Amino acid sequence: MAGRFSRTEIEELKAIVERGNLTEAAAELQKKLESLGKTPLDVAITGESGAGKSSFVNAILGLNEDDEGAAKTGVTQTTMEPKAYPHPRLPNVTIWDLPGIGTPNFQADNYLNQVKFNNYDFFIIVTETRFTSHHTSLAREIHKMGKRFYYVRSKVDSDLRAEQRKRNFNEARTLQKIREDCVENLRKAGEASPRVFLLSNWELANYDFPLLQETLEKELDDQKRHVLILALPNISAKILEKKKAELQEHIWEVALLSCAIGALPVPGLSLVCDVAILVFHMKGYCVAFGLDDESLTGLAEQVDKPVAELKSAIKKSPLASAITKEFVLTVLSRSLCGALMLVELILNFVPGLGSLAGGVISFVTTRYMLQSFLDEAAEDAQKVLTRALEPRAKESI
Ligand SMILES: Nc1nc2c(ncn2[C@@H]2O[C@H](COP(=O)(O)OP(=O)(O)O)[C@@H](O)[C@H]2O)c(=O)[nH]1
Ligand SMILES: [Mg+2]
Repeated sequence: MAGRFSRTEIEELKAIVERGNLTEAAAELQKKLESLGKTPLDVAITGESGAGKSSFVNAILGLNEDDEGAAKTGVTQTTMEPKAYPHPRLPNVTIWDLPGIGTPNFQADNYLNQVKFNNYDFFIIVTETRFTSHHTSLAREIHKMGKRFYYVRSKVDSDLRAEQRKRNFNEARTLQKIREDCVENLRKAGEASPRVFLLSNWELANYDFPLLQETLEKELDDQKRHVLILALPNISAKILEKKKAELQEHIWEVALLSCAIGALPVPGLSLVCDVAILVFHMKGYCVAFGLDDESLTGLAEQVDKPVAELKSAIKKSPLASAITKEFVLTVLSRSLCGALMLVELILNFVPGLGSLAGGVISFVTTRYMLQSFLDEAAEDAQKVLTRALEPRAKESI
């Protein structure tokens, strides 16, 4: 554990303490953390009717088609109203299912005005077959308005299935051919250097979805990036790792915040620490990793396994609903030893901190608690995913 304090972090802490303006630093941190939690992310999904827009909405939200709050698929939307699908667990994330394009007199600028293009952070333009001038004129208008868009070719699973029947079937080659066709169509429709993401709404962990996700991350600003990463469905080990890294980056700030403000004595323990901050963030970790009843039930349905089987893969962390003040206090008293070792370490590094020992203990404790909890929750989330994806035991005959 001790190694987790980087020199830079200790230097930063030292600088803040030496300047003597802990309160000021805390105010800044709190503002930053609060705005992170509240930053909205609005993603618009557009394309022709039947392209797989509504299925993409559900896939990205980790919803099954018949879940409450899921988009209806296989039906044509008849109004011009965009439909909002709030993320089931992250209130600041909304995926918008836009009305289908492609009527003969389609006009991209009218369409964008009607769907209130200004409300979205970026657009995903979906097709199940080929791209046409409808798609590219839409893209041009989006671009003109200073927004980003991405071309997505959906349903590649069914293309592959059809090709599999051929003797010389080669998955990579088939995908390459679909990609070339799409690029060619887009070029013909006036797009100079098109880039297309091939995906299946039924297998988001495969094909180009991981690449799309990485591209979005690179192209979004820090705050939106944070929101996007936490909102991703927990469908691959890579996404789980990414979430862990993202949460990890903020532990240090949360710990400093807890040290500088609201450090309360914990009854019965001789240390100070803000238990409410711990409860809030630990719950947040569970939700991000899908370690809550709702997510587990959804995942169980998706992979057609009993939810108890997935839950039995969880070895270390409790579910989100079990994280209470009492739980945190119990863990606190258990980890006291480890935390106090770190206090010594940091006091050695930063001479003259003695007078602020209360705050430092709080910093170290919060840091230690969040780090251990994050490690455990991430480990459990990986185990749940492995359990979900492993082939089902053969039923006894
Ligand atoms: N094989 C396959 N079928 C899909 C995929 N995405 C959607 N579909 C099916 O395509 C049909 C139209 O999808 P839907 O999401 O309603 O399209 P929308 O009209 O654009 O909202 C539905 O029957 C879906 O089940 C996919 O990635 N692969
Ligand atoms: Mg639809």
